[in-house]
Amino acid sequence: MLTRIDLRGRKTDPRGLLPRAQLDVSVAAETIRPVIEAVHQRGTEAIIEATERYDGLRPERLRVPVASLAEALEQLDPAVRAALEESISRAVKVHSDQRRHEVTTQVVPGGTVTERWVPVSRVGLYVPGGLAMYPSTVVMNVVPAQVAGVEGLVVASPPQKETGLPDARVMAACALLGVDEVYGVGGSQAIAMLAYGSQGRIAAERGDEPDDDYCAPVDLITGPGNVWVTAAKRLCRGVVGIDAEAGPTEIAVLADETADPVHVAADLISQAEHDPLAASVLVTDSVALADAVDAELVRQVGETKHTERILAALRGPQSGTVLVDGIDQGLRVVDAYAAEHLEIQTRDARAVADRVRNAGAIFVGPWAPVSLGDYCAGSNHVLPTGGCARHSSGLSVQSFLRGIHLIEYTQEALRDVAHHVVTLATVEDLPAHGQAVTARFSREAS
Ligand code: HSO
Ligand code: ZN
Repeated sequence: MLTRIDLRGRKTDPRGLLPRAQLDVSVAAETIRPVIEAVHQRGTEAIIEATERYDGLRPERLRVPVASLAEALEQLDPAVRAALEESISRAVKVHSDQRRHEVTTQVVPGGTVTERWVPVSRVGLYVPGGLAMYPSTVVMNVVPAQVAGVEGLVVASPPQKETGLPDARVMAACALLGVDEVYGVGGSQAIAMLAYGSQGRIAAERGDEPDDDYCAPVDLITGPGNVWVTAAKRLCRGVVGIDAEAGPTEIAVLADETADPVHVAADLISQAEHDPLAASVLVTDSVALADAVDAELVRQVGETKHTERILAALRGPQSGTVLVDGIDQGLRVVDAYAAEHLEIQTRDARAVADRVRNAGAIFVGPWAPVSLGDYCAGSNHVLPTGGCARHSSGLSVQSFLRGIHLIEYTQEALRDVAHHVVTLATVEDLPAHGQAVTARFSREAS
């Protein structure tokens, strides 16, 4: 089922030899550039036009009435509500431990630097529609933002054809978390609305009062999306902060002969279920396990619901089995791949996991499947994809905070270090920098 890549006996850097999809965000960016520009200029009018064109409906208003959110929560299946509540309370536990505290460092007597952590004021969370509905993604974005202390939280999610509103379960999750500013807007027009606001530059320059359906611009946009959403985030970056450019889901499993092929196959399938472009990669030193997983994949794919999508993902060039000589080479391979999700299904799984350098999240041993992390582990499921785990982390409380340094020096402490400042300013040919210090003491000298 999975393409095999045999790296046994190879000593070279495995990076270029591993399966990975190429997502061309720049081509998509050129296609949607006019939409972003139109929303920037004309606001709501352009958002409605884009919604008509891409979602096939003409919304009467963009903002979801608060009563519709409450109604969605009332009508939510009690079992789904209980599961979401469990997911929220576990996420709150983990994310509460991520809070940052103000730290003051005494650099010298009379000279201190304090690092203060300040939440971003207004955050826009994008919740995708498309192939699946993700109330769990509402939880994974909103919980860290709320723990960080973000006051203005806005959700945008595509409107459904039948109702003109976002998916009912997404609305219910918003209501459960106390988020009441929700817009039924999706795709690149949603990102542009969050970045520039919905009033439009033309009306703002005319001095028009915004209407009550108005979305004010946010400071930071988080959340996953398809290639159009990602392209829009790329174009709006700078005007607004963005968390990451999320690509299709990935799972890598590092396994030896002790792994259970039933578990490994089930986990590879679970992430393939997201998207025909999703990546499922098995890294193993056991040909017997690779064969058993292949057989299991065939059996389990036949029994699951989204067979076509899963087969497309498993057979795509982004998925495969990588054969290695042993766990040491396996670790080099998974580090080079830098998976969004990495499972360690080996002997002494924790010891192996401790040696991993690059992964969005590591799922250790037989009882921590990725789908536990997707919903109810307490960890966050918004994680770096496409190899970005080499330099980035998943969403956390930190994503919503800014560290601000407060610098406090007494006159004596400044005097003591003045000559070093002058020397460095002189070497950089910036004498006015030095003078900004010496001017404070020149009257003393005369
Ligand atoms: N595995 C996805 C998250 C998700 N799974 C949401 C189910 N719902 C990306 O980490
Ligand atoms: Zn998932």
